[in-house]
Amino acid sequence: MIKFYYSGAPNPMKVALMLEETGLSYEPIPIDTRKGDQHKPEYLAINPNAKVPAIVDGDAVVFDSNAILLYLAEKTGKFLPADTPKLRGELLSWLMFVASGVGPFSGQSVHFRNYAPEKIEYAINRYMYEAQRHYRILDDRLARQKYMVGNAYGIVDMAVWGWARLIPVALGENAWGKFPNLKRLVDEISARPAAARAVALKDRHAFKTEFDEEARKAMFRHMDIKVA
Ligand SMILES: N[C@@H](CCC(=O)N[C@@H](CS)C(=O)NCC(=O)O)C(=O)O
Repeated sequence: MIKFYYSGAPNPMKVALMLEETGLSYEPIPIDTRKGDQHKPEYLAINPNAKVPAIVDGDAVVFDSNAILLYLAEKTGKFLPADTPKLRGELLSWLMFVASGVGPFSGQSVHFRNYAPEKIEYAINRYMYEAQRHYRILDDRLARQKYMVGNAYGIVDMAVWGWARLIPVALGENAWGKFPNLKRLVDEISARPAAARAVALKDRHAFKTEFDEEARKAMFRHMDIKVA
């Protein structure tokens, strides 16, 4: 039984979707990042980066959401494109693009728009600009093909869904109008029963909802430590 360390945030939700899509049996273990569970020694032994998600599958420990997607796809042989060098190259490129670009820029955009103690126009503009630029690249690709890699729904689509379904939070309520092709993919995936089960997963556990001083200290440690 796979142990799945998670919260309802975008990166864990990609993996929840994959676990539900594959039908693998798994035990969801809540990591309440607003209470600081990510910094507990027993969790750091699984993910030294103190973030969710992570999985433990027998003696395999995997952290970082897109690494987990690839691990589960290779384990099951599901949601991968045909095994050709061309498609393998596309798969790795787009998985890394989502992991290193879409996720971090969206995350910083949410941070500076909604959580930073000061509204810094420069930072908000930079991260919204970069997040939008990345979503436009996805939208352009999805204007030309139905799914991100090959001709079938796969793990890159799941990785995209994890972040893109929250576009209004990262970029504002009207942002969907700019990415009609991406919206088509997100809506298609969100309508899948596996996606509904993934999104409902967090309701099985009592995650903290308020963003109070405890949450700030757990998630924004830089505010108490001056390094610059
Ligand atoms: N590169 C990592 C990033 C993981 C990440 O940033 N997770 C967020 C939730 S989406 C988290 O754990 N935040 C809690 C914190 O920063 O303390 C991945 O793709 O899994």
